[in-house]
Amino acid sequence: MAFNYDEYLRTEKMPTLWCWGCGDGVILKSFIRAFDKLGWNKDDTCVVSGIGCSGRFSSYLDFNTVHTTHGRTIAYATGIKLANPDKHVVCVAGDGDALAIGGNHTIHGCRRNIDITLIVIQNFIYGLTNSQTSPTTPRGMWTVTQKAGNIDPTFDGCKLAEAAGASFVGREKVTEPRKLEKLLVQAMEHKGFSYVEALSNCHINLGRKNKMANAMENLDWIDSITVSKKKYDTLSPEEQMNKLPTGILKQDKEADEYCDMYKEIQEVHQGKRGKITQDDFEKKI
Ligand SMILES: Cc1ncc(C[n+]2csc(CCOP(=O)(O)OP(=O)(O)O)c2C)c(N)n1
Repeated sequence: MAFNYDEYLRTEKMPTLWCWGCGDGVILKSFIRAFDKLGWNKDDTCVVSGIGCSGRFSSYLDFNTVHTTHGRTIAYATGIKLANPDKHVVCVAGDGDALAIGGNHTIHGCRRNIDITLIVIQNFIYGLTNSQTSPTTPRGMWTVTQKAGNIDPTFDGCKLAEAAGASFVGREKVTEPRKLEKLLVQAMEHKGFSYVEALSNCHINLGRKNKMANAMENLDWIDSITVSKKKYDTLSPEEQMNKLPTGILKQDKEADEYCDMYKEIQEVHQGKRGKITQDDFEKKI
C-alpha cells in the first residue's frame, strides 16, 4: 500500500509554496517517512523552523510547530527542550538561517550537546529572498549580491558542527532520498545534538545564474561534488578538496547530554537532592 503522507501533513496548506522541482519536498517526505519508522507520536514532537523556503517546513507538518524568526531556531528549540526534556525537538533551517544569522546559536547548540536534531537544508544560497550569497555558496558562483562571482571562502557546516561539539553529524542529498531517510532515523534516535545537512537544489535562485537552469542540472552538480564518507576516506587530500562526504560523519554515544545535566541542577533547587559540591563535578576542559 502506498505510504500515507497526509497523516502527517496540514493538507489544507497544500500545494506548497516551493518552486517546481525544489528538493525541499523530497526532504519533507524523507523526514515524514523517517518519523513514521521511529514510531514516534506527533503530539510528543515539536518541529521548529526559521525563515526561508526551509522555514515552511513547520507550516506544512501537522505536529506541534513553531515558525520562528530568521536564525533563531536553536534558541527557541533549546527553551522548548529544556522545559520538555521528554519530548522530541527537531529544527529545520536553511544554510543562511543556520550558518549565517543563526551561526552563533548553532555553535552553542552543538557545544551544549542538547538533545535536538537540526536539519540544515543546504541549497548553497539564500533561496527565499532571491539569491544572496550564503556562507555555503561555492566560490566563483554568481549571486545577486556578488554579481561578478562569490569571492568568499566556502564554509563546511558539518566540520563546524563536529568541531563545536555536536555528538552526531551527517550529510545526505536529495538524490538519495532513502539514504536521507535512514540518516534522519539515526540522527533523531541519537541522544545529544544531531546535525544533519540535507543537500538540496535551488535551480531557480542558484542554478539559473550558474549554468544549471533546471532541477536536473542542479542535482547532477550536487551528485558531482559528493562522495560517500567511505570513499572520501580513501581519497588523497587534493582529491578531497571540493568534495563533500555523505553519510554519518561523526557519532559519539558517550558524550554528556545537556538536559540530563540540567536535571541534576533542577533537583537541587527543588530540594530533591543535596547541594552539588565542586568535587561532585567531573571537571572537563
Ligand atoms: C532578521 C532578518 N533578517 C533578514 C531577513 C530576510 N530573510 C528572510 S529569509 C532569508 C534568507 C533565507 O535563506 P536560507 O536561510 O538559506 O533559507 P532558504 O530560503 O534557502 O531555504 C533572509 C535573508 C529576515 N526575515 N529577518
